[in-house]
Order: sequence, then structure tokens, then C-alpha cells
Amino acid sequence: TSSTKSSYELVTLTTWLLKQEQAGVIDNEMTIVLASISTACKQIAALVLRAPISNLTGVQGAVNVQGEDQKKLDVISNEVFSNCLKSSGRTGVIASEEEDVPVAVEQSYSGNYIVVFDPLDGSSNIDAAVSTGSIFGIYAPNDECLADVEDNGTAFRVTNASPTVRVQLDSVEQRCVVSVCQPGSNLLAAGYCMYSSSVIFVLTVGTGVYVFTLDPMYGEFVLTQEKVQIPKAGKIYAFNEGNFALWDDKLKRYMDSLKEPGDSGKPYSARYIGSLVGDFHRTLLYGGIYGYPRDKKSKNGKLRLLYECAPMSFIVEQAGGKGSDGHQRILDITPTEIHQRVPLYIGSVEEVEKVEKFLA
Ligand code: AHM
Ligand code: MG
Repeated sequence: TSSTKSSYELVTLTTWLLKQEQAGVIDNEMTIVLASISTACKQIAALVLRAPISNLTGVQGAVNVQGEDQKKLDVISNEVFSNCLKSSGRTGVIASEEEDVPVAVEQSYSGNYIVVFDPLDGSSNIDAAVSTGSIFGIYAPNDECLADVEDNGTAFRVTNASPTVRVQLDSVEQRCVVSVCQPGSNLLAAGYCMYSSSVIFVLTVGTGVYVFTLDPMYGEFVLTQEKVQIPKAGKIYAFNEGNFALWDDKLKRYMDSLKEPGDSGKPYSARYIGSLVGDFHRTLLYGGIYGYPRDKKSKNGKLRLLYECAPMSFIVEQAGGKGSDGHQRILDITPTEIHQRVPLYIGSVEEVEKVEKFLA
């Protein structure tokens, strides 16, 4: 009880993870993967904080597989994330927004978790020092990708049973795509780190949503909120309304309805950062809805199912909210491609159900 709790007692992410491990909620391999992700996030936080000083603003010059300009920090954050995961020795396959295909980790000691991530989401905000974030999801090791290929001259990668690895990427990549493309309902863990006025690490391992705040004095994430519940309803909407003319009529009617003052005399408030992590985090705490619909130009919207929509939907469901493509549960959709896009409506149950009714 709180009366026996020392005022110097604080729960860090590290101690929290160890407690989960002791309680059998996660295994020790997962603890190591999550710890290495939190290290990556701390590193990225430091890079983001100092970006204008270290000349890390602006574009890299390259364009990623999705035709987007890569910012310098996109590329560096991807490297930081990948390196932390690889050196954890517990990750078998990683799939990133910034890589064309999933990468089989060559030196995996054990564990072989599959990690999907967007190392720096919302990076169009970076040069103005506006919120950005990292998003990740973790799937169980999958035999599809881990199976040994008979040694007929082609190299093969590790299985859980044999910890030394030889990989021939060409042959493994195909298998990796198959194993990475799982529905979000298979996620074992998901989270994000928001780089904002505070650095916030939000995590679920399937037992509710926990929020940690980086204490820059300790360099540790400290538990600041547990078992977060999203309000059942909330009068804030976050859509890029600049696309209004490209939306279909049902969605336009929904959007108009939010602007009706109604009985309370107060319409909804509009808030849009253009950074999924920031817009989502506000929605989680204050309630409301975030949406990225399909439109005439982007038939499946903009956001990626695997490493943006599915992890966020797992988190929101763990907080008692809802993630939908307008018609069905995001977590029920099995991707067929790594970078597959999907419309997203996410937030308070009542708000997501409301837009679903309009779209039906
Ligand atoms: P990114 O992964 O290239 O950064 O794009 C994803 C971002 C989201 O964070 C944000 O919600 C959305 O794109 C904003 O898009 P738009 O500028 O079209 O409103
Ligand atoms: Mg992104």
C-alpha cells in the first residue's frame, strides 16, 4: 500500500520489465528485446533534441521504397533501431518503414522475435522541432522464417534450436515476408516513444497500457501512469481536413456532423499535429478520434498497417478503445505486403463507432 511505500521508490522501465518477467507475463528474451528498444528510443530522443545543433535537419537525398524523401534523421533513427535490435541477440527478423524488405538478423543468439517498427514517424515535423515518435510491434518467432533450408549450397538462417547462423538473404527474404505478414491480433507487445516536451514511452504486453516518462537526470524511463483507460467518448477530432474535397460523401457528412453545436452548444474541437504518435497520445489521454481516411488519390489512405496501424490498434484496445478501417477491426486484417496501407480510425469506442455508422 502507499503508506508503506518509500518516497524514494520509483519504478523504472527496467524494474517493471523484470517484474513482468517474474510474473510470467513475458519471457526473458522479450525483456531483452524491449530493453533494447527503449535504449534505441533514448538514443533517438537525444538525436532529436540536438538535431538543429548537430546539423541533422533536412533531407538525406534518398527516397525510400514508398517514394518518400528520407530525412537525415529517418535514416539515422532506422540505423539506431536496427542496431539495438540486432545487438540484443534476441531478434530474428526486423521490418522497418525505411527498409524495402524485412531483414533477417544474422547473429541471433536466441529468442528470434519478429519486430516491426517505424523508427521516426512524423518526421516532416522534425525541422520545426514539433513532436515525432517511434512505433513498434513484436510478434512471436515464426517457423516459416526460422526453418532451416537444406544445405545444398545455399546458406540458411538459424532456428531456435541452433544458435549459430549463416544467412543467405536472397532465399530468406521471401520467407521473412511471409512470417512478418501477420494480423495485429498476433502481436505480443506494442508501443511507441513520443519525442515531445517530455519523452514518453508507452507500452503494452497485453495486460493494459503503461506509460513511462524519461527522466533526463537518471536517463531512465520512470513509470508515470498504469492501466491507462481511454475515455469512452471525447470531443476532439484529428484528421487532415485539407483532403476534404477528396473524401467520399459519407465521410464528408460525418465531418460536417462534428461541427454541429448540438444540444451542448459546443461542436467538436479540431487538433492535428500531423504526427501519428502525438495525435494518438493526446487521443489516448483526452479521448476523441484520430482518422486517416482513404481518399480519391490514396485508395487505402496513407498509414501503414504493419508498423503504424496494428501496433496503435493493439495499444488502443488494451486501453479500452477501438481501431478500425471504417468497417472492420484493424487487428483482424492480415497484411499481404510489408508496406501495405490501410484507412485508420482510432480512439474512443463511441467516436470510432460513430464514424463507422456514417461509413456503413
Ligand atoms: P511518415 O511515416 O512518413 O512520417 O508518415 C506518417 C505520418 C503520420 O505520423 C501522420 O499522422 C501522417 O503521416 C500525416 O500525414 P499528412 O501530412 O498527410 O496529414
Ligand atoms: Mg510512419
